[in-house]
Amino acid sequence: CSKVPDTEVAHNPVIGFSQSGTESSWRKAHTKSIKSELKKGDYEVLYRNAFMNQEQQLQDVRTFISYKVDLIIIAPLQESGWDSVLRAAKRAHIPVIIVDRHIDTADQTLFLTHIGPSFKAEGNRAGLYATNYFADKRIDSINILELVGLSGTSPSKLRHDGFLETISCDHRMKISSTLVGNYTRNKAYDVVNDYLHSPKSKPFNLLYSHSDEMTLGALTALKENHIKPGHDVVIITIDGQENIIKKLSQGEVNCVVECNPDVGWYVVNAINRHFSGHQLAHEIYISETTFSESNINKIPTRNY
Ligand code: GYE
Repeated sequence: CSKVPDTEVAHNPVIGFSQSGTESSWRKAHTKSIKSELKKGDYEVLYRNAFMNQEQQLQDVRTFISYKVDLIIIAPLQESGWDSVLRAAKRAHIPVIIVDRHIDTADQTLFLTHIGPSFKAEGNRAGLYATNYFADKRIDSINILELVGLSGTSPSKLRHDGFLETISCDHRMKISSTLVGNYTRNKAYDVVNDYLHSPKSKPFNLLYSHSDEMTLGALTALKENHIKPGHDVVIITIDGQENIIKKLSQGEVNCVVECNPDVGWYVVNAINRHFSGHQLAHEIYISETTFSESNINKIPTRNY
């Protein structure tokens, strides 16, 4: 009988994937895209979900380090607080890829690459719809209510910056109030509803919401307070979930800026390239578009 070689049997690389939460169907689609492409690429996947708890997520990554996985993918909840755990990964020679939100670190060598949308471009696209919509409207001042996601996250900051940059071209436009909806439907419902009942609230022409889940909460609050979304107030939202595309076709939403969760191919492509010895670009942007009345009949099936 043949001799068993005494060299170590090569195993499929083991990838630890730390996801930040399950707050939206966008997030679930993001998880599914990465996991399924990893499996197609013959990687072993260890998956942990932190359910929007930063301490839990740091612990999940430490667990992957102690398991000596071959590479770690992190979809971070918050921007800050990553240095120490990433240094531990580096000491253990485990490469790290950041997906979706950014991390804030002075040492850029702590991760191989960041793969995700350009949040600033998304904000620009939202602003472009707003300026186009009001371009020929005879109104002296346009008040905007902005509903941002979670404080301390890069999409919240960059979607605001991009939007502000673009609307600054129309001096009638002003962000008159900003509310924080934590990227969740319930929180957004509460803050918008409270705002509408507050004696300090001002009438607004446009609601700019940083995520579809928050928009769904806001739409309910507006309707309960006899404000007709899409008519009395222009609604711009980001993500592009199936349930929001339906609201677009019903006229309750005016513009959906796509945030593409389908990043699995990009992530696995980067991992393959890394394992075959190639240098990766430090920032990899994925492609995205905008949906509105003008292309409503051409929106690809969302599946999330
Ligand atoms: O837009 C939102 C999700 O981080 C870009 O998180 C992501 C955001 C996405 O909850 O729906």
